[in-house]
Amino acid sequence: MTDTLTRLERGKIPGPETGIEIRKSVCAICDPMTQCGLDLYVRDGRIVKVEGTAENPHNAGTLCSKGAATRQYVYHADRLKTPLRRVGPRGTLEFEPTSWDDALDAVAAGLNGAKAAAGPESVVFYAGYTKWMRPFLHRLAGSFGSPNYLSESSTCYRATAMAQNLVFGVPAGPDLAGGAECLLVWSANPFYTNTTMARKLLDARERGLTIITVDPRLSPMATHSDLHLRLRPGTDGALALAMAHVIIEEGLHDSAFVQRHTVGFDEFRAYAAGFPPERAQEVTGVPAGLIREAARLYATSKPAALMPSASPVVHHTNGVQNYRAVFSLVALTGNYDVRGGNKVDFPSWLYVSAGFATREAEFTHPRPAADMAAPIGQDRYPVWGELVDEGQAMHWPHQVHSGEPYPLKAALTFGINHRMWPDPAHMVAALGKLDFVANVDLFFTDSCRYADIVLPACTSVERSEFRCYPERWAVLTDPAIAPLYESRSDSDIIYELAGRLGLDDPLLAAGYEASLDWILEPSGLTVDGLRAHPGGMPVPNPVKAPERAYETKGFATPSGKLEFVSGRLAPYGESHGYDALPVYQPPKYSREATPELAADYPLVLNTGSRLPMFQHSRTFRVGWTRALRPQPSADLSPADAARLGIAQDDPIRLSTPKSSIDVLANVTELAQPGVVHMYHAYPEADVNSLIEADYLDPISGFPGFKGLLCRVDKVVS
Ligand SMILES: Nc1nc2c(c(=O)[nH]1)N[C@H]1C(S)=C(S)[C@@H](COP(=O)(O)OP(=O)(O)OC[C@H]3O[C@@H](n4cnc5c(=O)[nH]c(N)nc54)[C@H](O)[C@@H]3O)O[C@H]1N2
Ligand SMILES: Nc1nc2c(c(=O)[nH]1)N[C@H]1C(S)=C(S)[C@@H](COP(=O)(O)OP(=O)(O)OC[C@H]3O[C@@H](n4cnc5c(=O)[nH]c(N)nc54)[C@H](O)[C@@H]3O)O[C@H]1N2
Ligand SMILES: [Mo]
Repeated sequence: MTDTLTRLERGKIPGPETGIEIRKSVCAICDPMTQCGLDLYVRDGRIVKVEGTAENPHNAGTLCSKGAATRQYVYHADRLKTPLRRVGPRGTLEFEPTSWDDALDAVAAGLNGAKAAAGPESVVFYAGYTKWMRPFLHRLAGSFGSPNYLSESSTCYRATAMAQNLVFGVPAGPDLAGGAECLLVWSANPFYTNTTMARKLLDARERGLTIITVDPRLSPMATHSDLHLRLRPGTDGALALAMAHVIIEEGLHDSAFVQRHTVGFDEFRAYAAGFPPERAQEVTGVPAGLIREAARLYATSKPAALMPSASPVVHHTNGVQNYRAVFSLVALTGNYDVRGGNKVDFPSWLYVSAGFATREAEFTHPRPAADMAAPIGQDRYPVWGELVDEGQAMHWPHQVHSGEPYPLKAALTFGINHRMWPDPAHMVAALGKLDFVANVDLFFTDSCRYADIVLPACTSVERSEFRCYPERWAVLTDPAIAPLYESRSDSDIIYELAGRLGLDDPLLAAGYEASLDWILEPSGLTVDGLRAHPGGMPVPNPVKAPERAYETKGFATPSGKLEFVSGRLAPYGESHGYDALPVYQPPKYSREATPELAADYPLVLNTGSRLPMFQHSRTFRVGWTRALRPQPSADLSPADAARLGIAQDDPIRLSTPKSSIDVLANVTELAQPGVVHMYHAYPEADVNSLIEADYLDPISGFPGFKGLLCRVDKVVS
């Protein structure tokens, strides 16, 4: 008997004998495209084991290294335990615990004080990478009267969407399930960044899908592809224009579609004619023969889908224009809004399309934009202002420093990480100029040091939240364990604050669950109905977006057609220097644009390509994940390492004209010769400190994180 019990306990087998119960939850260490279902084995209110939820069709029982480390993440010693009040200068560790009541009153006083002194627009409401609380925070900002709801999306996805908006009107994702014959992966590496997708790609490939990958590195995605176009970072536009040139010259485009549904084709053709593959080879490093082969394969496969990424292509000073050239290939081949091509789908909740409609957009806009001031960055990035319903956060520090067009005084931030910005010291200086800052986080991060009030949030396993999945699956979790210490759920904090700020907002007054029911009303899903299915449930009567909706509705562009020449960019030619054609310009700092700089800084610096075990700054502190890459290290190709006399794990100095950091060398075939790849957000070796605060794409305001010049020197001690 005792033996059996010991075996059951050692095996952590759930049941009355062991007192272990399985509770359903979701992982939110990364977000929002994976967010795997979690089975948490809980005993006496404590998680003793973690597995993936088998019945969740998205992760089907699997977990990645980060999710597997959930216990270390949740029970980490750096968790914030109580609300804190700053008692010393900004930037120091001088904080003392305070009560929730006093802390929330202080936040309400700080935000309302700024509103009284300088107007509601002087207060910023910001969300870092975490997405789940965003609709509620967005509404709080609107109810407060501030247009300045900002988020990390100012460096992520939005510029990819903008490029699609400019060409298509409405973005359209790759429709793998719809029977794509060929998939053109333009820079994503789901094997590290979206493991659930990687599994689907392998299955599709076994069924005969041909994959072309465009990536400077020999990424796992590239190794699972039929063709790999290994271009130099930031030369995507030139490569796409050369592919367009081949397609048009060889008559492989869909001319009936182009004639009927596009504008600007003749100008585009004339411009692309300047990019024969031999010239593109010079610029991109991709052999001309391979460019021709890829162009033919993509254009002659029917249907063919294009998979873009949220970030690498648009992490360049020429990012939006480069992606416009890429998306023009979809227009050329008539693969827009067709099954197996790039299909329009409507978002259900938090960027995910799951076959149901919600009132998310209505919920997040309690007040018309016209009743508020212009959001941050509108004057500098007018097309962003037209297409994106949030301020441009990269411009936030610039506006704090300039005070133009209006002063910024206070901020309520959820998971702000100043190391996300280029030149984090510039961002920190901006935070230092504000009269009041409150930050809500799980951990006492370095950014917390610049806040006046710090509030402890709980993790996804300690809260209730609604999620949906592209497999037409929805889940409303219940807390699997009670919030640790004094932590609270972000939504509780937002709803509490709405009351204390004295906002006249019936939905925020009604509470989180009432708001959720209101938002979900068109979907047929309800809080009570969802609660009956702890691991999630299929979406009832999922709706399929029709194919080729443009036949009746046209395209949501200024011309009503797909645009090779952009009617939205054209008016800003003189004022902002925007080209209406997807013109290729080399990255602002590059061998082509700044040869004198390249003489001293001969290598390309490409930052932030994802590592499988890290999620930005979040999992550095977690033992299991950190052990997989213990030291900050930069990836160098064997050829560059040999030339510089550098061996594996040698200390090296990475320098740009702005600054330098010391890291270790990781010599790997993944790295492209001539390019140094360095992950971002390490506190002890912050690569963003090498980047200037205004190294930004003039159309999107996105930073040129992936196209700089640097040098590498061996550190001799
Ligand atoms: N494990 C893990 N997963 C993550 C994240 C994480 O931090 N860790 N972050 C999440 C977030 S916020 C994002 S935005 C996504 C990003 O998701 P992905 O885009 O899939 O990932 P990345 O590694 O950033 O970039 C993919 C590839 O783009 C290549 N690349 C770099 N520069 C260029 C370029 O100039 N042109 C082209 N064509 N390719 C280029 C890189 O070599 C890399 O292999 O990942 C998400 N998933
Ligand atoms: N050089 C370089 N810089 C980059 C990139 C790059 O590729 N290169 N990528 C950019 C991109 S694409 C992105 S998306 C950004 C990501 O940028 P960040 O927003 O900086 O991402 P994180 O480091 O994950 O920081 C989020 C913070 O949220 C906290 N947090 C986590 N969960 C919760 C929660 O449930 N509630 C609350 N309140 N807080 C929580 C975390 O502890 C962390 O402190 O970085 C950008 N910066
Ligand atoms: Mo991102």
